[in-house]
Amino acid sequence: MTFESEASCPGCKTSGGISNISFSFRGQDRIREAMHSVFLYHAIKAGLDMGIVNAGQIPIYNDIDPHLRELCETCIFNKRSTATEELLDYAQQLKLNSDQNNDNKERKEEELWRINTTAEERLQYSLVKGIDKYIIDDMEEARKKYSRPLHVIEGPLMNGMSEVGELFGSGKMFLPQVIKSARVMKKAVNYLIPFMEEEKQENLKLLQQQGNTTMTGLDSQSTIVMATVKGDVHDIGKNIVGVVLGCNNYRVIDLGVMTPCDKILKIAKEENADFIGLSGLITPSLDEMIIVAKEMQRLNFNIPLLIGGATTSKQHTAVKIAPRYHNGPVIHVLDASKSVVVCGKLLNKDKKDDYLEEISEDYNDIRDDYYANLKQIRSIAINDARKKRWISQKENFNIIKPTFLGIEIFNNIDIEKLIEYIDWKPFFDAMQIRGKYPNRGYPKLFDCKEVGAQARIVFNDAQKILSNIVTHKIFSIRAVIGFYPCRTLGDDIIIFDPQDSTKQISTLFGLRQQMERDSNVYMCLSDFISSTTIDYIGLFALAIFNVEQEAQRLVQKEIDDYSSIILKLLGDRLAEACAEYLHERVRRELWGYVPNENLTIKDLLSVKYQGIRPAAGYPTQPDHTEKLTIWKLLNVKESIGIELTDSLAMLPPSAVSGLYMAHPESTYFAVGKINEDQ
Ligand code: B12
Repeated sequence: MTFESEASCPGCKTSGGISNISFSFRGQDRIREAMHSVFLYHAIKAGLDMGIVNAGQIPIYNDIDPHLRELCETCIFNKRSTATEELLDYAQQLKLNSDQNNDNKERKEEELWRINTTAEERLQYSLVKGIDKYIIDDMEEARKKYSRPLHVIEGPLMNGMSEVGELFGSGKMFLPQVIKSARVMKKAVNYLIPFMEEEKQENLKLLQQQGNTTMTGLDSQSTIVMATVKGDVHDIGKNIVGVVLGCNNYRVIDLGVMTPCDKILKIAKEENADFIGLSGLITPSLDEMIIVAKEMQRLNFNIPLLIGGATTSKQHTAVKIAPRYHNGPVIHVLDASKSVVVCGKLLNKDKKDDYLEEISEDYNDIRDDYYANLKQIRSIAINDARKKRWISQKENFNIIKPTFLGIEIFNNIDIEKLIEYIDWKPFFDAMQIRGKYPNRGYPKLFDCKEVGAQARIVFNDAQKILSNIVTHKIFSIRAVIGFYPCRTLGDDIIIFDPQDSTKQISTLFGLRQQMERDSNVYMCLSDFISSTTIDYIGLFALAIFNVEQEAQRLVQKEIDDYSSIILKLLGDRLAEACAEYLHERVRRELWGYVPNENLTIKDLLSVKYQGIRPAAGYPTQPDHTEKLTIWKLLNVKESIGIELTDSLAMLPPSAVSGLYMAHPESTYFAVGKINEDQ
């Protein structure tokens, strides 16, 4: 090539980037560098005037392993038809050897921290790094060294956990790492339990009582009794808080889910608790929290009441809960990391008064703003709102009849099919791993300088657990879908018998917007259903089964909070993925109103499809009692086994239910505040 151009264009010089020739060997620098050197050597001889190379990374031609050199030459000059394969084989072998070397190197590095170190130092290192591999050996060594097993907890283990607490508090450790540390701590403490039992000391009984579900620290600063309130089943957030507080040396007494008020208060008294913590996911739990606050007042409690969970807010805490309990502070705690800060301030004699004053002022302002806003918010009468209902612009919209009417049960949904429908963002949100702009969401957050590496680790751990779930069929999924003829009457949707569309069998009640709106349109879900002709509506309920049982097994038998929390988060992710997957099938085949829909998963998660899937409890239909109608019509409990609690939470917890609507203009909206006339 160089010869030819210089011969035909005298005076011309040739130059070229050399590294392009080895592009397909990216990541295998030894092969690439050998190819560059061999090519350059021959190209210069052939008249190349200037080659663009990384001069620091080019071996001398004669120093290249003769076998590799020969392979490069064979390839570059295409001497044999097998030249490419031969070089590929060589590259593969090279990679295997290098992986082995790296493994050995890592193994050596992994073990370095164990050389010339004391058992205490090793225990502390294991706790901070979340390594449980050597914990039993190191605990045994430490146990023999100390006069009482208790002193191992109070000494090296607590030192390790204090370091974890400090690192987390200062943002140098991430939540998943803290949960891993807690797992090591639990294993370490668990190892000591039999030895402590032998001692039959007063304090040791306490440890026995706490069992596996309680983080134990006998020199604990203070005790928190926490629970998910009556009627609610969600505990991931509460469990995370329990682990984080445990890591910060609190004695955590976790009463689990669906805990009645009297039990919480009884245990808090018995255990001489310093705090009570309540958690809840759905709005009915907010009322239950008010009941607990009132009871605390009535029974003369004076300890702080901490409020947390997805549905709670500072405003609700300030306006509705705090005024019911005057004897002690009521504080909304936004997330796990804040829980340590809040408890720390409440326990600190020097800071407590200032902090309580700050909270009290803050909550007073919130209450004042709330009531001032209430006066300002203008609403219209329900009859006027009904007159200004949403009216479709698509008059000739063709109503499609579903492929079947009545119920169909899905008992054999393949988990593997759901994996691609998983929205990973809420998973990272729950783990408090938030990417920074421009690497916010998944998968971009893997590139985030601050959190990318940690995101990758917890994601890989989740993948391993997910693959175990799939291989060993740990979860099962059940769903039920029903399609019905229907018609709108005012704000209600009248449901007819699938066999006889003149026979009314049920009614779904809609809530209509009433707060004054610039658009002058006041929406209700029933607006998306025809009032003049027979239309159709879908109902569904689905759940992932065996999540709780497996999580429990992990905590009790394997002392593994970390895997248990990830497992539960995966249960929730799969429930939502299943909702997405079934909804797509509904649109394309089961109802079939968009048979040719062809959207990417990203499009689905950004709700780019036709129709909506409103759920009772979401802003379009805030009324949870609508679930009772769905349960009756679909026979949910008997057909697939999902139960409703007193507060209308679904059991098992990883569950979703709702409606399907097909109207091309149907959208999600927020009902907002309504008036008594509705
Ligand atoms: C993921 C999710 C789900 C998942 C699982 C939820 C779960 N396991 O918690 C699935 C898909 C199963 C689900 C289902 C439903 N969901 Co949902 N869901 C969410 C979502 C998007 C995130 C909640 C979450 O898991 N957060 C992560 C965890 C780790 O955080 P967390 O629980 O808040 O806990 C942290 C803090 O709150 C705090 N904390 C928690 N507890 C405690 C306790 C103490 C003592 C302290 C100090 C702190 C503390 O620290 C924790 C850790 O940082 C929220 C919206 C949102 N952005 O919050 C809606 C949301 C909670 N869901 C909602 C609803 C309505 C439902 C359904 C009823 C819908 C339906 N009809 O199907 C069902 C109910 C399920 C059931 N079993 O009954 C509503 C609830 C409000 C309402 N009106 O009732 C929300 C708020 C959405 C909304 N905007 O309307 N949901």
